[in-house]
Amino acid sequence: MEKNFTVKSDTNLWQRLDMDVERFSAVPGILTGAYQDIFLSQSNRPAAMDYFDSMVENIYTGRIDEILAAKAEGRPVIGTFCVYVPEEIIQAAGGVCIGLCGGSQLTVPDAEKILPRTICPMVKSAFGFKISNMCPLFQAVDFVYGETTCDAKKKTWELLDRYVPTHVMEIPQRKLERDKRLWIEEVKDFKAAVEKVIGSTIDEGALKQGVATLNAKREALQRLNGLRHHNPSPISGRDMLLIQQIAFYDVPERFTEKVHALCDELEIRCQNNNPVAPPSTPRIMVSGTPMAMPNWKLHNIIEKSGALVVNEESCIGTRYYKDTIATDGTSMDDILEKLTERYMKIDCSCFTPNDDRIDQVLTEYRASGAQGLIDYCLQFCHTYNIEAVKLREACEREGIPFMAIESDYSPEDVGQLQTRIEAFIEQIQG
Ligand code: BJ8
Repeated sequence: MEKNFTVKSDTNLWQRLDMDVERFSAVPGILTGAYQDIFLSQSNRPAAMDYFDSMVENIYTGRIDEILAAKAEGRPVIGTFCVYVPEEIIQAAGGVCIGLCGGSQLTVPDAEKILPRTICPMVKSAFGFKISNMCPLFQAVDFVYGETTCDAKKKTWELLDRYVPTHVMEIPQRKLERDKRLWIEEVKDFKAAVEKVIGSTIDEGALKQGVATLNAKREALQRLNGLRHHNPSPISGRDMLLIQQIAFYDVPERFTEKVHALCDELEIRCQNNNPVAPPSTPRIMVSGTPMAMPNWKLHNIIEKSGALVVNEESCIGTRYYKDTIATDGTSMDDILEKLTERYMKIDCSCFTPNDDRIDQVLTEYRASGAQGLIDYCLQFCHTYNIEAVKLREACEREGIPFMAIESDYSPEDVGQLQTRIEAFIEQIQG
């Protein structure tokens, strides 16, 4: 029997946040329907997924109440769009970090009234949510911190600043020593912006604590992804993607605890040979651009076509948690140096050269026991799209079945994608 699940509504709360309440009121119902179809239709889900289901039920209500309570205590609430903006600093300030990347088609037409149509759907979706007052998370932030990773983002931030205070962090495009120095200077500016909100200085002790909290969160996700690589897998790719998305708006300490509780359950499932799908199920790894909530399109198609997604090489995936920060720094300069060492390992395609990413994809592919790689590129993301050329070459060298997909958030290409994915699954089944 399908479980009782409803994304909750609170029109009073949304009114206080100056949202377009009339239009937004339809959203919880739409999300409830999609969630039931994509997640709750799965059989043999781990019981510990209950917590993550409840995080979705409360995404527009309970979690917003928590964020507003933090704000009332003078804690900063900061929205980000990229894993290069160091959330350890926000944690050190007692603040709340919220990932605001847009994963919905709903607000793309709003954005297209201002932005060019031919840019990344993630940027259009996020911008559209703000200009139409359709996202309670966006409405709750003190300011947002954008970055200069790609052209679509950096130019959009200039316009976004008209609607919400928008700081921009310069992200270098190479990884030379001088690039690292530039990034550290940007981190110091970010720290100063956060300190301005709290009215005090973040000291070494607080930053060490922030690092420890985020390290623990990333280690929990590493543990979870390791368990998921078990063959046969104890958890679906859809549920894994969901957890990795929730990582961007949950309380870090609570999230870590719940991920470990799920891991404990998955360990028992592995011991008891209780997989989420039959052992013969084809295993697919996905690489490429991030999938922000509620972009579940590709995973839904793959898994409803009879395969299982066993890894995401993505910023909403392993790029977010594969590395932690060394904790042996003592002075502020030391800690920032260690922080930089970790962040410079994020192999976003905005960097050149970026061959470490190709090696990383191959490493994760082998670890996950996948039988084929689908490289996912959001439409108009030139850097990931071009990097797919090198990825394809590497896969050909290694004898890895490879398919590149470029898509947006609209449902229009679902039929075509399904046909291609079904053919790919047949190919890897041999
Ligand atoms: S570190 S992947 S989170 S930039 S998909 S908006 S690049 S046009 S999301 Fe990203 Fe940071 Fe890199 Fe990760 Fe532009 Fe491409 Fe869109 Fe992108």
